[in-house]
Amino acid sequence: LAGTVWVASDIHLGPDTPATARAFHLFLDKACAQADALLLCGDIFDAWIGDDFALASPPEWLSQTLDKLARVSARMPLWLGRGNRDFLMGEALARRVGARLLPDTVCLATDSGPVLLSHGDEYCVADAGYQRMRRIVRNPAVQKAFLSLSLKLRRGIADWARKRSMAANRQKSPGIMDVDQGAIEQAFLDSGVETLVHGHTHRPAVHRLTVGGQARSRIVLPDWDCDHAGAPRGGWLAIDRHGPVLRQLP
Ligand code: LP5
Ligand code: MN
Repeated sequence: LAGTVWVASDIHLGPDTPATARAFHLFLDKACAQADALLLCGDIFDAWIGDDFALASPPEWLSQTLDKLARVSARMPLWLGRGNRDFLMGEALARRVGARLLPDTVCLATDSGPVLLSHGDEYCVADAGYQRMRRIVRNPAVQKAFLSLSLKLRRGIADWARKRSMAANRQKSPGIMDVDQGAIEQAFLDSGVETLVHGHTHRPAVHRLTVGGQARSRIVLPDWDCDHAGAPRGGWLAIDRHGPVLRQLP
């Protein structure tokens, strides 16, 4: 990936967040003008219940988003990664927007060196309840069964799952919902990279640490949202030959 690479995650687009969608569309316009590649590494959508639903008769906010993404991919490589809410994004969606799907973990060759990128939920190993759920919903047979259900039923299950998840999170300590230090160190050692980037935890930061006697950094992408007045909040990581820089929405 030569030039300027932009990475974002956790935009959580859905029917109830028009202001976030507008901010994201402006961001995509800006990417067209300023970036050379765009990677969205998970939870782009608040819930993705199947490509078939979305592509057959997309609501307005979604068709606009798909058109904007297609505009990006006409100019530069566009990669989509799956998160814990939109892990059902598939090849049909990728084709519709001219993107390619990322594997769960990928090592990017950037102008400032290799960068390990993933959504980040796989590092939350202390959250046993979540990891149990993850194994179930990532099972191809379970996904196939879900995708064979009616739209109405799928939407109902997704709404129920989101509510259950929010209720479960209120009971969990913040520490449990963050990445596990040991899992992060292992990822650095296994990959050999100096820079690891992920989203998911909604705790944007640049953490400097030493692993295996070597300086490393773990960069956490921000989530996107709107305040009560409808002002959007969010950001992305820009990587070029000078290194990675976290940037915020204007
Ligand atoms: O997403 P967030 O930030 O709120 O919390 C996550 C973890 N929760 C999830 C669940 C998603 O939010 C639900 C997404 C719906 C996807 C649509 C497809 C529908 C199913 C398709 C089946 C093939 O990921 C949360 C973590 C948190 O991050 C921090 O890491 O703690 O984990 C949980 O809340 C899990 C709970 O601890 C236990 C399970 C709750 C019930 C979920 C039911 C799953 C539905 C399965 C249907 C077959
Ligand atoms: Mn997530």
